[in-house]
Amino acid sequence: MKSGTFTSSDVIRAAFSAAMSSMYRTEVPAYGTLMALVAEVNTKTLAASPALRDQLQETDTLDRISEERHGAIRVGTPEELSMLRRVFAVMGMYPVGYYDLSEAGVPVHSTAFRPVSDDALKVNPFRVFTSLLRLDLIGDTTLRRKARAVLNARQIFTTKAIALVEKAEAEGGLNSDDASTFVSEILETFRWHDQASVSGALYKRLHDAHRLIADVVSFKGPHINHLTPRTLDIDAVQDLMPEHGISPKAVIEGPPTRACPILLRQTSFKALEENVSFQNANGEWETGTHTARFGEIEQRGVALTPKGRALYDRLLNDTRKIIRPAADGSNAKAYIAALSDTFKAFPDNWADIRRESLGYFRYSVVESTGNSRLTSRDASDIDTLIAMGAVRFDPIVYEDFLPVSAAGIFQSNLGDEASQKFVASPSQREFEKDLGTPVLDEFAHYAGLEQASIDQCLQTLRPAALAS
Ligand code: OOG
Ligand code: NI
Repeated sequence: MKSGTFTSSDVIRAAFSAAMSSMYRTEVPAYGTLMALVAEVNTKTLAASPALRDQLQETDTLDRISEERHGAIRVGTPEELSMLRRVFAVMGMYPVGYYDLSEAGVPVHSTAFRPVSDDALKVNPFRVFTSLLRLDLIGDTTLRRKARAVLNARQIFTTKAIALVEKAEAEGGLNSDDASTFVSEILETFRWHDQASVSGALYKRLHDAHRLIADVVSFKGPHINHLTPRTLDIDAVQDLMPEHGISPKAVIEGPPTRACPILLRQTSFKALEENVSFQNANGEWETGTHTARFGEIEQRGVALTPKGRALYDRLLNDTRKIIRPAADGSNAKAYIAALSDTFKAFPDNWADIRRESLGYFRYSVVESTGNSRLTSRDASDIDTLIAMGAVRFDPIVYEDFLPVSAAGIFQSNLGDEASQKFVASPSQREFEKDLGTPVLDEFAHYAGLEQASIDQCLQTLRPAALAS
């Protein structure tokens, strides 16, 4: 069969993720320090908890536990976004979810390109949070026009990269030579450029409108702005960062520390001020600075149902009504205390989270039970099967993002002064039109995984019951 000669999209994604990691470590040395710290904490955490080690052994590749889970980029035009969709498809990454960041004062809307099936996630889970700048939210029409012209004039993909995407689409895949060329060509799109493509004066105007607008418009391409490894103990890494000469953001985003982790917790080190240069009208280069790139870590928990998510959102809002974390960290302790207190209303054991339909679970048959005891009536009801010990359930890990956390990460890199207000205007339809396809609904996806695991259990146990 012809497809036998193609390199699997999962393998291409793994190579891409490794190439991005090594490029970013070279470009941002503090990120290499963070990676080393994460690996150290993960090793310690695993040594201290054999139960965790066993559980991860089942579902993850332990030797790659500290590798990157995601990165993020910001693009400027619908054409760039839709070409990225085609690029990511070659690597088995598809758009999941819609995130409106305008709500939080950031003029972008976003999706995450990620592997979707369990098998693909297991080979390599790398995903890219991808934002599209919303020039329509810039009030100054002259500036908007200028920004659009700059963006329309750039080409963020190499000629070879485009040709290989077309080839993969036409033939259904890439052979191994093409796959490695593809990875190195695509890397070019995400590389840092220290020479801006706008003048210092225009940069300043863009920057005054919003720092993020300057970041997207002023450079030749959508440099990767952070990479994020997975930590098994985010509180420990947060505490250890200063000792390693890295300055973390004030508080960890997302839910508080819990026995049963939910959704996603994230923290980052602040973006670095880096030297860049701008060409003036005489063609001379002038030095300046730009702040965009940072490092982040994440810890993931169970995916929540719409009901669980509504409870999470309400509790987070309630906390923020009492206290908002200040960027300088001055009220961090009080914020963490308020957060933990408010979240007491969210059940913190798996049985209750399941019973109250707050989270999604994967069900599986317990091999050792004497399934012959089952009657066909028992075998048609999952709750009975669980009560009898014939079926077990494990949390399905949340593989997506959180708009409030994302906004917190954006904000910590923009500084307090930049929390400019934009009118919240979610525009999923517009985004999907620009993307060229609808995004996958994350809730429907998790619900489908859960249901499939239930069906599988019932199917396996029914013959046992009928035979009795
Ligand atoms: C993306 C921020 C969102 C996350 O982990 O929530 C994100 C950005 O700063 O471009 O990566
Ligand atoms: Ni991130």
